[in-house]
Amino acid sequence: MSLFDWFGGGASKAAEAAPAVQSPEKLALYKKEWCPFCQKVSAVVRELDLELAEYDTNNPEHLQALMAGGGQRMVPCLRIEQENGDYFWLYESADIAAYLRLHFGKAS
Ligand SMILES: N[C@@H](CCC(=O)N[C@@H](CS)C(=O)NCC(=O)O)C(=O)O
Repeated sequence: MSLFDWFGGGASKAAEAAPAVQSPEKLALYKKEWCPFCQKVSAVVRELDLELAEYDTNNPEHLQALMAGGGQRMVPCLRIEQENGDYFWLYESADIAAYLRLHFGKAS
């Protein structure tokens, strides 16, 4: 992921490999209020006017769910519900931003 991708909105391999969803209702963003990487993703969510479930991992219940599902405590992480009901966990703010632009950007 390069600076170009951040500012130019380019896709990323991780974003392209992550499963597509029909609706933002299938997505949930794990984040922390003070985390600058999370704020970057939240800015893209606002820009694209998406309504996502958001879970703050300062809540131990949400942290536990993130670690059990995604395997890392790092935020931000986008939980993607696949058609079969399984969850795919996408880490890295730049990849999450690229995923959202790829599937919900105005040009998509
Ligand atoms: N490269 C990652 C960095 C994310 C990151 O460093 N997040 C911090 C919070 S700002 C984190 O989750 N650290 C581990 C922790 O708080 O337990 C990204 O861009 O998403």
